[in-house]
Amino acid sequence: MNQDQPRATDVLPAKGCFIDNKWVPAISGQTLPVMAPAEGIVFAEIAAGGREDIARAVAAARTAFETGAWSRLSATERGRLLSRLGQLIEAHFDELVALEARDCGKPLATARADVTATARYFEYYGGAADKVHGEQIPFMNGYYVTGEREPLGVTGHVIPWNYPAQMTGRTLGPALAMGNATVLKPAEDACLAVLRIAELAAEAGFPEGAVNVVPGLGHEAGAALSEHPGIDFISFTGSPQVGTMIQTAAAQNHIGCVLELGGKSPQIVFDDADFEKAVPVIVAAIVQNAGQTCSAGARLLVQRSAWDSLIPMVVERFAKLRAGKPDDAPDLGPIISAKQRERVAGYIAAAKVAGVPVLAEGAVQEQAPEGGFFVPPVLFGPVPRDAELACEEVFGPVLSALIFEDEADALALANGTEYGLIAGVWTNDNARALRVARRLRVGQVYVNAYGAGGGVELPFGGVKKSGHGREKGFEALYEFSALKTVVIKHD
Ligand code: TAP
Repeated sequence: MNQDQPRATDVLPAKGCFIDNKWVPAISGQTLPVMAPAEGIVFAEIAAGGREDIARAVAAARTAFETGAWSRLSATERGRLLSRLGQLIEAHFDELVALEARDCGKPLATARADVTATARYFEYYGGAADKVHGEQIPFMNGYYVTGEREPLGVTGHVIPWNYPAQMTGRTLGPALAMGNATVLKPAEDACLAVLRIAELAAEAGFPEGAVNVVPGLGHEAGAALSEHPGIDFISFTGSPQVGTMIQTAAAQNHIGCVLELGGKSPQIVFDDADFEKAVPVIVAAIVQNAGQTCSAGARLLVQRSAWDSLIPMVVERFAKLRAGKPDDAPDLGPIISAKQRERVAGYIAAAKVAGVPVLAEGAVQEQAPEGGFFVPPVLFGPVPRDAELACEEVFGPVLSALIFEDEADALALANGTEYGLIAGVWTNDNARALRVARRLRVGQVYVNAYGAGGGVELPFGGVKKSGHGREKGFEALYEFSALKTVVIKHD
């Protein structure tokens, strides 16, 4: 550990890895410091899980799946356990909100919404567990054929630091509902709520080995999980670079994967849109979680004929935005780490040097701690189409406004990046809304609305560099299960 990092007086001690419903220290005995990004101080430690800890967790999950109490539970009983976990999350709401807010630096209001959504994921998949019916397939006379959905086995889950609690519900909920035994590697930068949820799963009654969590570094614990020959599927959310490594490891082991790798999502505003309604949503879509959201509305595509009326409204709102610490009701919190702040600040500085016009800049609240990793939000525009800011994911509070001419141009611009996660279309012309929605190469489209965040029920995922596979909704239940065809000959 870097002993020079400033530390809180009461640093939360590392609990360990959660394996077989017990806390066990990392086999190496090592721990990692956890920073509070709004304060810039170490406030907790976590176990530095590694290859051997992952092996132990995979073995525990395998036992639960093959022989243990988990594989014998009916779908209804699995659903009840998931629902009970959702209730326990609600019962520990304030505790989880406080953990998530300090760990990620996010405003309390955002942390509350996140913990609410986390409980909702377990509640939703609790209700869904015994509603996956399979099918009966018409075949030749004398045969009875069924298609049955069965679990994949042991599923691996690697999640990022931006929505640790929600991502846990999003990825473990459907995997457990289908009867898989799970091993999750959360991000080292923010995982305290995840570890607490694992403990609550044991309290809810999940049998040993069904839910295992191994914190640790990505290139150690994360790589070990994705490469482990004992897993049957892997779910990953994070950067395209690591997504490539995960998919390569999955290919080596001949297993499937679902990848959610971020985006550069467009919000397309036509000149007939209701600007009063659109502007608050447009701004919230980039400021939410300080822009550290895979589905952030990072590109504002504005019809030339709307530019002079819409942009001043966005500028006015943007200039009032304030970053601060969770309990000061800021519009946004800090960036997760010093490293990520440097990355975001680098994009902003490079755009300014390149002469991209700054339309508006927010500020940091006066009372915000000096050591916090804050970045004031910036609105750039008009951003040239080939600029970095028009194409690359910044993962910070930076909105790039671009001009388009007509519907065809809007589509070319919207589809013109390597990403394809979500999109927003603002227009009062329903026929145009439908036309554009159908031609956008993304996984979700919002018309006169934006924001996938709370949509537990809505299938979510990308195309192109944004990844593949679908999470959320019923689709995730199909991702985390396999269809088996059973052919019975009868007379
Ligand atoms: P990643 O490195 O992709 O981290 C995501 C998860 O993968 C973390 O749990 C990480 O662990 C783990 N990981 C890292 N290297 C790994 C490896 N070799 N094998 C297996 N797992 C590994 O993302 P980041 O560095 O935190 O952020 C970089 C950029 O990625 C961001 O600026 C943003 O553009 C993008 N990003 C996207 C998303 C979403 S929601 N799509 C989320 C986060 C970041 P550790 O963090 O513990 O090392």
